[in-house]
Amino acid sequence: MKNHNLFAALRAAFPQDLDSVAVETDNGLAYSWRDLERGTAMLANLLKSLQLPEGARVAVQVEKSVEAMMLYLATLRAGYVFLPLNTAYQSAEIEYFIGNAEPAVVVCSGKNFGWVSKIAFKAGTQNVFTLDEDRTGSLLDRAAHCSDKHEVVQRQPDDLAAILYTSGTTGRSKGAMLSHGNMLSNALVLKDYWGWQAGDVLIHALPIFHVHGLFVAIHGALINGSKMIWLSRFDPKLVVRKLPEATVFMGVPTLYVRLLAEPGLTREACRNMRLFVAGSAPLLIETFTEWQNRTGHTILERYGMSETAMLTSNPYAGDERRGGTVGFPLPGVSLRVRDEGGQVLPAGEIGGIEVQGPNVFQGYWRMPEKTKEEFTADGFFKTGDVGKIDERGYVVIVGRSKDLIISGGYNVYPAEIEAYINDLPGVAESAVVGVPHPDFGEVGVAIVVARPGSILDTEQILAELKARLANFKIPKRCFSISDLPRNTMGKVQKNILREQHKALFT
Ligand code: MLC
Ligand code: AMP
Repeated sequence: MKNHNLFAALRAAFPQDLDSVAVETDNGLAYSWRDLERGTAMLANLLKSLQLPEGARVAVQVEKSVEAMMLYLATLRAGYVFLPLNTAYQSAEIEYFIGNAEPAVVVCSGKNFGWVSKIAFKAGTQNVFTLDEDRTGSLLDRAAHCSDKHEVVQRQPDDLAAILYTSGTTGRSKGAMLSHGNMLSNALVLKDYWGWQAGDVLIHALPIFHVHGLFVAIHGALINGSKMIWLSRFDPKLVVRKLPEATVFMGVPTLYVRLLAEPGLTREACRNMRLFVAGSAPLLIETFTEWQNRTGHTILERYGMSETAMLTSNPYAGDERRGGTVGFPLPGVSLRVRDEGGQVLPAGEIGGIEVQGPNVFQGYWRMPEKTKEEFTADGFFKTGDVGKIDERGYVVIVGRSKDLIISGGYNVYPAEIEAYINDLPGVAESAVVGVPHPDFGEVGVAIVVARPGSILDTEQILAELKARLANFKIPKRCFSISDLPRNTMGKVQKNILREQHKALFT
């Protein structure tokens, strides 16, 4: 019987010479393909020894490291479900994710063990391990006693491989369930579409708790047997220094903006580069053009989501890569634009983007109703993005119907922040809107209204939020006003607030 485990496909692509370098880190370590094979086997055997139930979730909130990547691969290998968590999440956020996903295993950094384990044990998790950037912690201590031989567990294409939490426009976060088949189909399509080839070297500079860094980048390199230059965090100077040793780079637009600020970013530095990929947030045409002028390379912009992995891409070869567009639907992906009445729109007309394909997720974890709402009767997923297909077939994203701010490639849901603000003493109501920002593309700004008789300290409001929420979610500014603008239906007119504050950072 064919094994559809994603790890089996990645493993099959390892080069013959298992002693060649697979990953080189910014602190001078080199991991061979054999190290990846053995390390993931030991971790998979550790998971196996825990006798976890079928479909058990392994929730992980740790700093970026090669061992953290191996833990992801080991979870696939052992047939369990990986649940990555942004390191910026604080206790209330983690409490929700762990409570909702009920993981059998939680792995956190040593410094957070106290509070994370308390939350995990309360939620019924039996196994809490630690893993730190410097390769210490109980996870590796325990794995060191496990065999480095492990047979990849059999999985079917629809079996779950990962759950990625995406915040909701209303209510709490939803866990997008991705299967082995979802991710493998996407990885294979991208390998072909982006012309991955022998000798490619990827600079991996993104965090590994979201689709871009965890799936697109890691799967891309592994399924091509390509070496990765592994940066524990994005450092533009270091990336520029490493460019001559690399052929592929992937980043959110903020990374490109910051790289352009480096005088060392020249054609010469990029002489061996083959491909620069951007996505997760809109790439400004100014960045696209400036990059072309400075490096001689045209950034390839693509579009995706946690629920679907990659959906569209500008072409690698043949057609032109068009700035301001996200390219064509990938092979196997059907993409259409519909109006509110459900009419499919012709080229050039703007509406809601809907998609179907082998990469589209299995639904939201334990939210069948929500899942049903997000799919059309004929099985298309409603992305919540608004766009059009231009006359040449390129998809253009013009906005979002979901109330979402994308800041430096991270999603921030105004509804979540507003709920926290509204709970603070003296606050009657609030609105959080996204405004343009030169570095992060877009950032949140909070507008608050005091209860009668109260006076609000806006700095104090931001400080209160900072104590509770992931740092990237904190609005960059807060203003107090007497009333929020509303339309005749009583709905807050966020467009007016956005307009009023649009020049704050530009
Ligand atoms: C950091 N800060 C941010 C921020 N990142 N503020 C707004 N938006 C962000 N994205 C703030 C912190 O709160 C902090 O503020 C200050 O900046 C410095 O924090 P830092 O952690 O030192 O920041 P830095 O390392 O410079 O991080 C910036 C960044 C990072 C751009 C490198 O945000 C990043 O890695 N973004 C990539 C996100 C990503 O991978 N997205 C893919 C999603 S997948 P203070 O006030 O506390 O000092 C997806 C699907 C798809 O969307 O299609 O790919
Ligand atoms: P996430 O839920 O973090 O996976 O974010 C997915 C969202 O990011 C999409 O629904 C889009 O709104 C946005 N996105 C991803 N890639 C692009 C892109 N190239 N241009 C514009 N928006 C993008």
